Amino acid sequence: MKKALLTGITGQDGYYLTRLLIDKGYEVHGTIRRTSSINTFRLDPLISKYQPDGILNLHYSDLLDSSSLELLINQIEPDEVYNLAAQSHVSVSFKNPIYTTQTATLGSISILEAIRNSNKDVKFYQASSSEMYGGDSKELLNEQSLFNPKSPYAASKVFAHNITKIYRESYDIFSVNGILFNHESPYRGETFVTRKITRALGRIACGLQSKVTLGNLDASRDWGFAGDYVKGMWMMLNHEKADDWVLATGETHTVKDFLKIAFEYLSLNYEEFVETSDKYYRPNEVEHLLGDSTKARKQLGWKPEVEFEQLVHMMVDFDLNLAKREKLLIDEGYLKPTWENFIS
Ligand code: NDP
Ligand code: GDR
Repeated sequence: MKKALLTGITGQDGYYLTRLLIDKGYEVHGTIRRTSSINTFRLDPLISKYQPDGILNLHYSDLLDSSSLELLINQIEPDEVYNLAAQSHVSVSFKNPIYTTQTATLGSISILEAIRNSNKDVKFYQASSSEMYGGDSKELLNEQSLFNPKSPYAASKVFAHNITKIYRESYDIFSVNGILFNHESPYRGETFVTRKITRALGRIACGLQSKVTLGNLDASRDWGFAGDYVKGMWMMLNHEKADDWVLATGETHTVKDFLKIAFEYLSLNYEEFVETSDKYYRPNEVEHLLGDSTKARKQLGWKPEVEFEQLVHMMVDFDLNLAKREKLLIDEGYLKPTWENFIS
């Protein structure tokens, strides 16, 4: 039985990748942080089903605690390590630049060092990001395109990307970079723009909120479905050669496009419910991202299955149901109504 170790297992991609690896017959290990309240809500159904048999195992760790990462790699002896953990919110990285940078940089190099010093050939996946490109022009971006990071988040991801390549070339470690463009799902964190919109829309449709406040509506992103992208991560580690790979849909849409499709799906006009505030603008914005994943499509046989409109509808359906349940609990007196725009 193959073993995989995931950092960031409690996040969106951690959830989808855990499901995929369990389906493929892996024993999955994941690192969680000690938090004052439990935050394994995405994984809970998988934990109750797979933890008793040792198929899914959680371990306390933190990217800043290199000794715990080294210990886990030595104890578990995983075949594959997926480094998904990060302070992954670009806007927050301007507010917490040192923490964001420390986790991305120390995390990646600590795991690579642990792999270098271990007795086993461990394959390593680094979660690189399209944010590294900076998005100044409308060109199609691929593995050869230049990086021009615009945030502490992106700059620290460039370090992690480079060190992953350096360890591949210097020590012959099977270490790969997946340069993934934005990928979303009903399990997306609630402060990323897509989920912020669909959460608000569900609550607006149920009469729990009357508007949503956003930032730059003209930014455009190459948005795909997270479930498709984690398949690509696994394909990269199971390809014959370690390399850098772009995963993207090859389509770009503005935040306005997303709003229009989401609100029209519930027969609403987004312009009546959306306002903008400087609070959600960034000091340095990535305006436009569009990816070219030809290499992954040709060499890995990867392709995204879920179309943009399908993705938006999937997220709206999920969040409408969530809001309906919330309304029921409020109506029956079990829950107090929350203020508007409580997700920021
Ligand atoms: P999420 O924000 O949903 O999840 C991030 C994960 O990292 C969580 O499990 C979080 O734990 C964990 N984490 C944060 N800080 C630390 C730390 N100091 N030590 C250990 N764990 C930590 O991100 P996604 O799942 O969306 O993304 C996965 C990775 O892919 C990230 O590295 C992200 O930067 C990168 N990426 C994401 C893209 C996307 O569109 N989703 C695109 C390109 C790259 P906790 O739950 O405790 O907070
Ligand atoms: P991004 O995702 O920065 O691309 O990073 P996010 O959804 O936060 O922003 C996308 C675009 O929407 C604009 N925007 C807003 N964004 C947020 N969060 N909230 C708002 O209210 C709002 N209004 C407009 C932003 O300015 C931006 O242009 C995501 C993360 O998952 C990273 O970890 C990952 O590396 C990249 O995608 C690829």
